[in-house]
Amino acid sequence: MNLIVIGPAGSGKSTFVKSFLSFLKDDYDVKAVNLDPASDPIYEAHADVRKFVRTEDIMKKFNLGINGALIKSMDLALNYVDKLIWRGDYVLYDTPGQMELFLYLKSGTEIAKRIAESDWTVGLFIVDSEVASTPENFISILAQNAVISLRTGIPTITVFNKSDVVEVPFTPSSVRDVLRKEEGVLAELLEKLVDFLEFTTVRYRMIKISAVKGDGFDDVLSMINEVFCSCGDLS
Ligand SMILES: Nc1nc2c(ncn2[C@@H]2O[C@H](COP(=O)(O)OP(=O)(O)OP(=O)(O)O)[C@@H](O)[C@H]2O)c(=O)[nH]1
Ligand SMILES: [Mg+2]
Repeated sequence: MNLIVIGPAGSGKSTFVKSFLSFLKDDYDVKAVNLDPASDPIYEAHADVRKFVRTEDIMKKFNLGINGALIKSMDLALNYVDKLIWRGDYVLYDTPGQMELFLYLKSGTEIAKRIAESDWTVGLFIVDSEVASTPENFISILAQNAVISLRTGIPTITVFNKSDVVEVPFTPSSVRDVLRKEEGVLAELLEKLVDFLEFTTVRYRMIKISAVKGDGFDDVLSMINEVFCSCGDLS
């Protein structure tokens, strides 16, 4: 199974890949692939896009700024995609913090598609729990997860990271209770949005982890395995 680890800059994607790799490695054939052309992996990578494309070199060679160079890097990386796709019980794909490269760029979405075609694939949307600290922000994260699933066609689980620092104070149902007590159009809109998001992300269950401490990894693993089967309680 492929696990594409996606999320905003600094949310802990690479730290998660490193820790989850060591969590799984005794029991499974597990591999990690670095798809971030701008950063060296902090874990043992079985394949590394930087072997083929390095964003700092692209900046110099094509006289580009960082964003242009990242786009160019992804375009070039597409030529090597066959060398970046691995097989294993679990293959973890680490992606750059610029999520839009995999969501909106043609070459990025093509790379994600090629990975998804190679085996069962689940997305892990890693977010810093800090960004979900208000009802509005919590709902916006769920909405972003729905966008990722829709854009990539890959079922994606939201994983709230850095729970050792701050815990997300909501669940989809508790946030609805909070919003019911509030007045105004925004609260009403958000309450309706929760219904919609629960409907569109039926697999949704709160997963809280600390990538640094390794907390919550059993939950991540069982959720991943539930995505493609109808077993378990997905509520
Ligand atoms: N406290 C705490 N810090 C964390 C956790 N996970 C990651 N970090 C820290 O967050 C920072 C960013 O972690 P990375 O793993 O580099 O994040 P990333 O999402 O790969 O970042 P980019 O690749 O730059 O987008 C580092 O300083 C990590 O040590 C966690 O569970 N708890
Ligand atoms: Mg990283």
